Amino acid sequence: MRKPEAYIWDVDGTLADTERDGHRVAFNQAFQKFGLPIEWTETLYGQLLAITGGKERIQFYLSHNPTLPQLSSHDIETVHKMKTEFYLELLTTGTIPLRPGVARLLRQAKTAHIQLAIATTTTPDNVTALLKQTLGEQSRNWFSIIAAGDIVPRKKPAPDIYQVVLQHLGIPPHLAIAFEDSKNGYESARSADIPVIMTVNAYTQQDIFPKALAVLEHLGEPHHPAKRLDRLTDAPLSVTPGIIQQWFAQIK
Ligand code: XBP
Ligand code: MG
Repeated sequence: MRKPEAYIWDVDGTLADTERDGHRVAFNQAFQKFGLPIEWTETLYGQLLAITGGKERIQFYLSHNPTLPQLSSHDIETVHKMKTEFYLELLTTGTIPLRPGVARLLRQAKTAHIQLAIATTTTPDNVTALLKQTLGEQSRNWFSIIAAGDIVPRKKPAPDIYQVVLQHLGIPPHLAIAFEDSKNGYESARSADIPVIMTVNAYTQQDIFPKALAVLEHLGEPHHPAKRLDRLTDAPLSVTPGIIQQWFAQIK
């Protein structure tokens, strides 16, 4: 029977809910430090998530607010470096946990000899810091490749970051599974022809993912099962490699 050979993970919003109480807070701290009169509220930040990439998000916001100082790309990089420092500081305080079921499923996949990989828009240091903080020093080595940030010219929703991962793993897209939380992530994985499991969050629960293998609240734990939002009549579940295998086998 055909089986998935690799699980490819998005980071922000999928491994952990990093956006509202992590990245957003760090952006605001950086704006303050640089002397910019900007404060991104939770609602505004939700809208700005349509733009992937921190530098790109700042650039977009400034260009749509002409009364604000229009920074050079060098200054945007400086503000973004400050933001990364604040974000890393925030991660080391350990207040951002992994989402339910993530640590369990990663461990189960390792035991089942399914390759693990990461495909994310965020800065590489942010990924390694999150992994270290939540899964320990060695967890970086669980992943065959951590593809992150500016290594591709076109960020999500373009398929590029997933294609880099597939090329490194040496497998065709239909033998991988992507884990995503957002529309941009979904489109990125789908444009690379990879089947996607969606775990939505407060910023993405209204979105529709018609071709997802499953859309869930989260991955679930045996004591805290997750609802399937695309099949509300199904019993809540805790996603395992066995269940993913069953969904995978139904792909036509
Ligand atoms: C994540 C992003 C990133 C983070 C900020 O999207 O869009 O921009 O918000 O990270 P995805 P940087 O989960 O789809 O990869 O500031 O390091 O870019
Ligand atoms: Mg995401």
